[in-house]
Amino acid sequence: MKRLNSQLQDDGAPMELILLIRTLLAGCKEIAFRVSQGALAGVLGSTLSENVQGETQKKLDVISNQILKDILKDSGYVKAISSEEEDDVVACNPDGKYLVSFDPLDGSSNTDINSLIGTIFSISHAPQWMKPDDPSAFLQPGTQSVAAGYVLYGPSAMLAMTTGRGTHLYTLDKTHGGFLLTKANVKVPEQTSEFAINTSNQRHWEAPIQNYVADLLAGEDGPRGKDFNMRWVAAMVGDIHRVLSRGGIFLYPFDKRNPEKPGKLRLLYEANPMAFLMEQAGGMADTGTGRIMEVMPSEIHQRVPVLLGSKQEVQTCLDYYK
Ligand code: FBP
Repeated sequence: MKRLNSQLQDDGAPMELILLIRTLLAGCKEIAFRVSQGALAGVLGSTLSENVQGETQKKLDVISNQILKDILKDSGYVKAISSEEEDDVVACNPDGKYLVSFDPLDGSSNTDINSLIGTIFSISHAPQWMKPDDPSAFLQPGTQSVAAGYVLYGPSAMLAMTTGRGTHLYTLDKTHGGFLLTKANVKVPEQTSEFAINTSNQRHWEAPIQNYVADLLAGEDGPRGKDFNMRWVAAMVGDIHRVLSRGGIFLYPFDKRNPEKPGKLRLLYEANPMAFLMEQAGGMADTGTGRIMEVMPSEIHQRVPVLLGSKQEVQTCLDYYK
């Protein structure tokens, strides 16, 4: 089976980017091992501290963040890091060519129930003019990303990866510790009968999403004329992996609870990397009012509404906004 390295080379990725990706994934392999140890290693449960998002940090959030921070800082390839678990950007090598944004452990509410969790990352060029501790360098639209991916810590550890030449899926071979290509050039079906949204937030949604979901639930008796099924992993990495694997639409839309926070999911290290993967797989990724990857970030922990997945279904959802 083809190894990650040769696929990245075939996709024309520059050697330094390949070395950075391999370094980041070495950290993910360490996280995969720590996650698999669970209660045996005492890594389950919460800490007493909160992150900048006001969320109680899980022990594995802190452990995963530290693993990635250490390995990327030591690599020499990275100028600065932005992480869900870090209030501010983390300065690394002043001569580093790249910026890395990551969610060290997505779906952390699933850690204590042995359910799907993952690491999400995106990589962009570091402007030569920036100081390593300057957050404004991260305020680049997703269209500037040079690579994005996630590692899903599930029954098998799987990687979804793009450098702008298609989205490929890899499986971690625990015998030799490498990621092997298991699905090249993923193509997300344009149509679907499967949607993912946290319906417990329904009363807070805007009218377009209220109407869109109501028509999905009306099924074949309603204007859509077919039945839809619902899934919700409560870990974006798990829901997106399902959409990449068999199609679907994933929504975490704007809700009226806190207009200051136009969504739950973070642009730099959740929405943008998933949008890049989805678009490279023939899907679509929108906020409801425009392409996610064209959003100009205003700060590193900015949140955006997220509607992404099978192209025709996302387009149908967007038609409800007209
Ligand atoms: P973190 O776990 O990294 O904070 O991510 C947020 C997240 O868990 C997403 O992975 C998931 O899609 C969503 O929140 C679940 O939200 P909810 O708790 O509303 O179901």
